[in-house]
Amino acid sequence: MQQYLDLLHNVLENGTEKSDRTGTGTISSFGHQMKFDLSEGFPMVTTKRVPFGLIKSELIWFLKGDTNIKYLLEHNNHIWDEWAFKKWVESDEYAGPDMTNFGLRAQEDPEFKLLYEEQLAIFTQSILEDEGFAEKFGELGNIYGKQWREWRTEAGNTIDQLKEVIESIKHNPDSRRHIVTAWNPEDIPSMALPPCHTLFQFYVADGKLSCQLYQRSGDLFLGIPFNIASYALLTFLVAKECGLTPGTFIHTIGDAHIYSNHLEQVREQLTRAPKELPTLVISGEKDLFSIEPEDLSLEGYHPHPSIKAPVAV
Ligand code: DHF
Ligand code: TMP
Repeated sequence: MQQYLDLLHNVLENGTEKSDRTGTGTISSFGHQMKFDLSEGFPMVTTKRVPFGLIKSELIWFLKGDTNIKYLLEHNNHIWDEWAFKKWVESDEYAGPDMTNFGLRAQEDPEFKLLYEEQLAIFTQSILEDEGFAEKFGELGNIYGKQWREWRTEAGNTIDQLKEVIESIKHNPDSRRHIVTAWNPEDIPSMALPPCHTLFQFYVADGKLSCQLYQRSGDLFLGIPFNIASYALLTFLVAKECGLTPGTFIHTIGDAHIYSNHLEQVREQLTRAPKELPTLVISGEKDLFSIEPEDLSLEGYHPHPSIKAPVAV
């Protein structure tokens, strides 16, 4: 994982200060690539603890084609709460206290933070308990899962991009068209967040399956460790499904940035020495689309302690 630490260091030292949509401010640099040889172990960041449980349930949620945070909440996964909450408080039906710009305000005003956390807890509770509410306000729009499994066509049909790509890997491995895209320009306005990991391609050679991701925007401290692990996991699962050995995961990032309120956390992380990589264990013989979180585990993951940081909304 030295490559990840090198990227953090590089952007910290050579990046440009840049304002951003969330109002937080970043140090940013454009166009970077990391390559992870999956035969060397599972690429989990070890210089802080990264919660593998959340990575599993998020990826399985994508694989199911689900775009509603209800599934995540049922698996105690809160990484998408803020973006569903944002849609809720901006809707006509919301009648609680003013939550405008809640992300930044919660960081600056402890009193508001309590009020916000209370509203967020009421919101997630309603998603879990009220089916009608969940259907309406748990939805993030046509994000990853929808585009991967049910891309809508002009003729009124849908395309299961993931199933088609798996068929093409199995039957036409040398193809240069093993692509899945989440970037659907028509759907962007209705999404809670336009896809950050926008397009991926598989490649087969010498019995090995490799995957390259193009990520348009990468939060180097919070999002990127999740994204590396998530696509590595996807590559392992697709390789197993296709009877291939996992090859390389190539991570290409457009705007690679460190948020101004993550600088101390990044510097702390850079003082730590990487540890040995864990091994992924996939138990049972389920097919890719029936995998459940309990079928996946990591062996030998002994990271440094976690480092908390606020997420920019
Ligand atoms: N927005 C921003 N600004 N950065 C992101 O990384 C991001 N990621 C999204 C949606 N929007 C985003 C989806 N993925 C966390 C990690 C990934 C993620 C969202 C949030 C996160 O907060 N991770 C914490 C632990 C969270 C927990 O334990 O619940 C971490 O310390 O890694
Ligand atoms: P943006 O839409 O303005 O680029 O903001 C999205 C932010 O979320 C940006 O900091 C990148 C970050 N992000 C990741 O790094 N990985 C992810 O998987 C997701 C969904 C978001």
